[in-house]
Amino acid sequence: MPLTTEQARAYARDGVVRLSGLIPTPDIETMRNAVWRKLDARPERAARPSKLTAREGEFDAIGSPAIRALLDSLLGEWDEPVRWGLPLVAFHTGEEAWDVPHRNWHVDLGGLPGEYSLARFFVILEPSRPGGGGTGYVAGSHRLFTAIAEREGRLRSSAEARRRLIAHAPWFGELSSTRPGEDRIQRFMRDGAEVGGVEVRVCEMLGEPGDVILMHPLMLHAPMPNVLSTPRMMLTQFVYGRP
Ligand SMILES: O=C(O)CCC(=O)C(=O)O
Repeated sequence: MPLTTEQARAYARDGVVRLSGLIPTPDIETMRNAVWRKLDARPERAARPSKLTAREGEFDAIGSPAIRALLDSLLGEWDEPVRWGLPLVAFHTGEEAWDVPHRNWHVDLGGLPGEYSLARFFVILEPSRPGGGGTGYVAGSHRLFTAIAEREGRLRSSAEARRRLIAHAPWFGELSSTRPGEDRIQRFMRDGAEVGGVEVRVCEMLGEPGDVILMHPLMLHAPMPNVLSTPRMMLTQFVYGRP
């Protein structure tokens, strides 16, 4: 299933696009139950439980025909993941009020776009609502990273990529630091900024169970607080294209 023209345009502009209802509801229910079984088997409940990796193909259903067709259209030939689906879960993370975090903004990979091809997507298992811990991202940031990488050569690490971005656009340094009394939601989510003709803005990954969110590999992103009583529950997947 290739992206529609409108989806392809949104992906190119923002670096993130939501594809509604791509995974069938019965598969979502089975996978959600599998995550809950893993959580319930633990003696304690962490706000952000880790290492919930599939052991027995519990999340193979995300490698659905629709996803395979999407990957074919994005990557051409690609390597079958060893395991499908890494759960990302966040219960209430303890903050009194939700705010745009200043910590943990990163890109996952250094390297020039074009040295490898990669697709990354998230599958929503529980409704993802504002303030509910859906992964945060800076819409448009992939275009800035791509331009920096093309201009300056290989970006060796997330830290180096961020340093170069901040040197180019102080707004990103301010996103990664705090000033007393600043309304970060207004500044970083509502106002955003324009950097070299690219509009950038912090967004949360929101959607319904069964939705798939495709995220550009050079996207600046971060874990977000969850101040709701409902858990954030998604699966994420990297898929590498064959050179
Ligand atoms: O838990 C999250 O939403 C953050 C995910 C993330 O930063 C990552 O997987 O690279």
